[in-house]
Amino acid sequence: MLAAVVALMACIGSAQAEDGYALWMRYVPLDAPLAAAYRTQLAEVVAPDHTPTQRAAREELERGLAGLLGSAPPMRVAAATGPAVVLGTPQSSPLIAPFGEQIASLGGEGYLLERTRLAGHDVVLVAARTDIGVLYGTFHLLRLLQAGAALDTLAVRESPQLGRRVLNHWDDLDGHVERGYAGRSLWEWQTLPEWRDPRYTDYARANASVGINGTVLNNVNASAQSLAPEYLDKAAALADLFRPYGIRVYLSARFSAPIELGGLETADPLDPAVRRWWRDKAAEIYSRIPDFGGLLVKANSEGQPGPQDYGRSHAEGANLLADALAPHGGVVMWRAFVYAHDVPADRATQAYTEFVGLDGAFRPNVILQVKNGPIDFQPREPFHPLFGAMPRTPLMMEVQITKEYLGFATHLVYLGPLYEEVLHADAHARGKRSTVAQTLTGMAGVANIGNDRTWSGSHFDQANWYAFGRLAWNPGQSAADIAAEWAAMTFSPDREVVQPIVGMMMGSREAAVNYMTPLGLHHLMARGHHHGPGPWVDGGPRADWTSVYYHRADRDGIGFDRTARGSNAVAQYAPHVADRYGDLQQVPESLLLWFHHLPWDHRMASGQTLWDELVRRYAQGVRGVEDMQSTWAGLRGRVDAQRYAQVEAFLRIQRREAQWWRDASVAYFQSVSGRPLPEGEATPPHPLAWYQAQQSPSAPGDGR
Ligand code: BDP
Repeated sequence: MLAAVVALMACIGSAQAEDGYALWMRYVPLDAPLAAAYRTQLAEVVAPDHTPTQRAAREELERGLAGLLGSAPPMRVAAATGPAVVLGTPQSSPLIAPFGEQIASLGGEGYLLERTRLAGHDVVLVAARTDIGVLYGTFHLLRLLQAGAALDTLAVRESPQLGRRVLNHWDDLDGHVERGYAGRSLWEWQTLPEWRDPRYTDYARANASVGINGTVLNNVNASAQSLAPEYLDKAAALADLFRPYGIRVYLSARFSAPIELGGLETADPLDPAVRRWWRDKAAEIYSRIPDFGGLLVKANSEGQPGPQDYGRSHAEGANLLADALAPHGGVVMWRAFVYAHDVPADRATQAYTEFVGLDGAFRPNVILQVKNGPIDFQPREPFHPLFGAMPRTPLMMEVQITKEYLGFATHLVYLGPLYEEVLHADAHARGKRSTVAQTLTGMAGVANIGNDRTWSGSHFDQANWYAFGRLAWNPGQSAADIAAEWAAMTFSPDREVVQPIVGMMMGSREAAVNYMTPLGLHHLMARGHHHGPGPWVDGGPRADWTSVYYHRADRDGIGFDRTARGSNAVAQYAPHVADRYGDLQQVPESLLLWFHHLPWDHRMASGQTLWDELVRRYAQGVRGVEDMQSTWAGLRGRVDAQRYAQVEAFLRIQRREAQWWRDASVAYFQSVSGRPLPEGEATPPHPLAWYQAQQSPSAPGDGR
């Protein structure tokens, strides 16, 4: 009887169906005693409401407090009559004016949260130099309240470490999202600019809540059309909606747009007519979007047009656009993801070779956008050797939030640890310890957002959007802390919910590495769409789109020799780093086969041979997923039924696909090595040919 009552109460506690739309801004009622305490401390809100950003902050706080506390406190504009939250800048609020000095060094986006006394009342201050700082501070306060933090000793000073924190949408104008696993594009180009879907504002709220301050609306494989006047009007409508939330709109530009849109015969960056065309285009953009952020360009990469089509360098190409944008304050984000099929050099070396000599040749408003690793968003890569190697060029690090190579939206893989690993890596720039983060001026994240009700294709993929924003704001944060705050807001602040979820999240990336590409292996996914295993992929248009190019396994051994005996990619790193990666004694096992080709009998730290260890790692990856399944099962009844069920089902998909990865990979590598499986490791249930015959012709998100 008692058990039944307890079970019933648990059900009621989590009965409300949740579809994930509210993201980490659910603002569900807090426990009664906590809500009561907050109601006393935050008896009213005093906040200006003259500008759109001021209203955004005010409304967010009102919405948040109404949800968390059961009802919103009185909202005032000028004076506090009791314990209050007081929002503002020295200009917008006379109450904040006395704190001018304290906030002087916070910069344009920073804020101060402080518990203090004002006109005889205890207040919580959210003070900043700008309205947008206040909005960021408001979201911070709401984070604390959602987690049930004590306010008595509140004293927070925050400013972003990186200036540009930008999402890259790989969205096509027809609604398809390249490498998108969360439905179709959020942008309804067809109905813009007239119809301003309220979802656009929720998108802006979510981004502002984690400090993202820019968004590139369209695919880097860009259609010139996105710069045509009618599309600029549509982009301008989005910019209007995003502006109050501190988000600037950027666009991807097709380098040959002067030909396709302008009817010119060339897109040569040194041609006067081309230069004029871009100048006019920039003026046209800024007449519609006065705070337009700038252009993102993928040039001379994977078939995209670029300056090299005219014998010009990447710097000449980037500077052409930079000169057009400079009078308006815009930037060019020029991508370093460049490699050529007719260059036989190790693909991992090509971007560095192409760009390092151009350091100092770019205009000041060019930012080089470099992927986190030298290949392509693999489950694990070493950091890109360009970080730290171009001291005179501002660099942005580009990461994928969408999980093209990490099981799409159905695999639970928290990317916080991946981002953290790269950001905290020692690039050893200028001969001394310095993290990759210290070499950056911004971060770009390839968005995992679509029109799926969950936004990101799954509940846990929301955490990757969240973690991207939080780490771009402050790369020094720990992925585990970020997971904990996300889990508290997304599921429940209850420790017994947060802790197991954080455990799942923190182990998830390593599990995926193990069941897909352990020990530094990379790029072994099926061809094209990258869904599922394809370690046997060979032939086709270019060697560096095959798996055999990367793993180089044969009867004797496996791995890509990138030491001086091989491609010598290792020499692109600072000597201190190169020594470490190039030396078998020092290289971390997690990157072993990235840098070294080794015999199957090579002894690993565990004492096992490389072959045995490899096979065991695959099984370990599958076990990691099983562990997540049992942790999640333990949360039944503590998480609302709707989200519980979807996560549970997705974990089953992940479990099945992890096993598929393990079996297919073991079958394949065994066919190459000819070795017996270590004791206790099951023979794959099908012959290799069966795995090779599996096809996923309709896998989502394919490029085209
Ligand atoms: C790869 C994707 C491809 C992108 C390319 C890029 O497979 O769809 O166009 O990166 O970043 O990861 O340009």
